[in-house]
Amino acid sequence: MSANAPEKLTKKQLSADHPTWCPGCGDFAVLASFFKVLEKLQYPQEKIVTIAGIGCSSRFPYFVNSHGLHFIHGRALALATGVSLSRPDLHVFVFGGDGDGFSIGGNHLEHCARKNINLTYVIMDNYVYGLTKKQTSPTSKLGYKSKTDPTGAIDQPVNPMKKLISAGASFVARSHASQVKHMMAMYERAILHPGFSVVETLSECVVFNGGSFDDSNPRKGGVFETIDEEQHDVTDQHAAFAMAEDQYPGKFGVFYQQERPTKNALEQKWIDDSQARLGGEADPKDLLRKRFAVMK
Ligand SMILES: Cc1ncc(C[n+]2csc(CCOP(=O)(O)OP(=O)(O)O)c2C)c(N)n1
Ligand code: SF4
Ligand SMILES: [Mg+2]
Repeated sequence: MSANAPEKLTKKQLSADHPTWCPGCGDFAVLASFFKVLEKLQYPQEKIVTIAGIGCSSRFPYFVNSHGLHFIHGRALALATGVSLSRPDLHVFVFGGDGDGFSIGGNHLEHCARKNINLTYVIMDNYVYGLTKKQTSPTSKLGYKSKTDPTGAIDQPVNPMKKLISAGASFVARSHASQVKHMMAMYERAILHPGFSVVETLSECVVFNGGSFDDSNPRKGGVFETIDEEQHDVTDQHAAFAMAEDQYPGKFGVFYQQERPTKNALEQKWIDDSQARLGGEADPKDLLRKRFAVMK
């Protein structure tokens, strides 16, 4: 190796603060899998950005030695949209919980998905609000007893796969924090997908929802059933939707993948076309700035 060859990116370099999650929390394995995928992909460290809202899972950026942003509860995707559109050279990753993504951030999720913003979103789904110590979340099962539902949850939970597919996410997958190899494969495919890619990852909150994913964890006597892509055409939206109807715990793997232009590419084309129309002299962004100044 020459003296000037770039140093290999390792887990050691990528690790920042020691994670402060409770011992046994599923989120540790998500972080470890993310590090392993980044070690494989070898993106330049200064091109990596992790963004999160609020929650135990949303502490993620503190633990990654990259650009990082910890933002308002439920607004991580809105901020990440701006980062992705304005800095196409960066690899944008969003991490957060089921509450952050499907509850307070649900509206941003819808629009980020339909616009096909180029970023990767990992939803660390523990079926509970962990940070605030056990409230019912949008994915809590019916009957789940929490501080907000002491006699058991009565609201129909969100079906994450159906929600993401119908919102327009162009890569939708499901994984489990007890299955490191599977998580790594899903994260790598999501990262390499051009557009809005989401991996819902079942990640047990051992303190407030212990044992919740045992039925899909072979080490706890459950069944981890993966999607056979010889049988399932990932480009078939109806088939993906039907698979999302499977009774809990359902299947794990890529449900749906669609190639379609990202907003990043469409917006860049608009900028390039506008510039060409203006003879290449004016920067369309300057024109926009002037226009905004008039509107003030
Ligand atoms: C605007 C706003 N509303 C409510 C809260 C309180 N709050 C913080 S985290 C959280 C839910 C966290 O649950 P989830 O996103 O599932 O993450 P987890 O802690 O389970 O990983 C709530 C309600 C907040 N910080 N800001
Ligand atoms: S409260 Fe639950 S989700 Fe939060 S760190 Fe502890 S085990 Fe993990
Ligand atoms: Mg949660």
